[in-house]
Amino acid sequence: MSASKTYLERSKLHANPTAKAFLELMERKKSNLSVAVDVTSKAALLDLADKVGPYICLLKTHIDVVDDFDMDLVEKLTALAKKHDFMIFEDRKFADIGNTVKLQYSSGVYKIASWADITNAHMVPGEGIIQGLREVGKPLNRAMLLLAEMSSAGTLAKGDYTEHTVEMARKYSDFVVGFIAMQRYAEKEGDNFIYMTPGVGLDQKSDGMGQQWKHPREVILDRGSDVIIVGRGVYGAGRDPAAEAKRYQEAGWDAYLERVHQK
Ligand code: S5P
Repeated sequence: MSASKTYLERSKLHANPTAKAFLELMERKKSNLSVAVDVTSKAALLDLADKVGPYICLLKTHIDVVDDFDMDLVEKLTALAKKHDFMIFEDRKFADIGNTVKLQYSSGVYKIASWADITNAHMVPGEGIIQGLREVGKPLNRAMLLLAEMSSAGTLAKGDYTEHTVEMARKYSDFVVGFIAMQRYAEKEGDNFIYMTPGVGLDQKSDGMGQQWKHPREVILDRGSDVIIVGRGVYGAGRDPAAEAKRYQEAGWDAYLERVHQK
């Protein structure tokens, strides 16, 4: 089962170049922490990315919430990704028909495919959404995650919906490299999916708006996920983002070491 394999062992088995490089990066940097930088100014985003950069494997953006977005922001973010050795995941959550998502991914103000190593999509529209995004992303060696489950209370992504999502990921596994999920699923031969779990916090359980936070150890060790996604736990009011990122990096990595040594 791939949960007991190291990230490095799994990187060697991966055909998608971004997933391969990402798994190698995690091992090299000893980090399975992705920080969700949900801030609304370019300066705040760059400042946060620079502070948490040394501790993360992946910077997760919602680029459309930045008031003063421009392509200079993208250039500076990609420079920080090089400086600190992390990848960029634009959490766009595409959810339209294939032809529309193709345009949303490649064009418009953000031109996401030109800079985001990883993006993600909901399976609500059916298989065409993957086909559309893959047409744009595959030639650029990008990778995608499908939202198989969500962290929020009352989510409709469960049961048959989740199972169908996993089947679709298998069908397009050259581009769909993993899931946003709350746990690792039963694996079939050849599966090598990367599981990323948001809704992670060391100090609080919920935000009063449906978000539900779990401990990194529960996520990585008990639920078998690969990457913890942490937002406000790192940069929330009164927190020191670098110190918190280090704390989450250690918690996530310790849980991973415990998992792979449990064989
Ligand atoms: O199910 C989900 C999927 C995602 S990608 N639940 C989530 O919370 N997210 C994202 O993870 C969400 O959009 C936000 O950027 C981040 C969680 O942030 P936090 O501040 O609650 O840790």
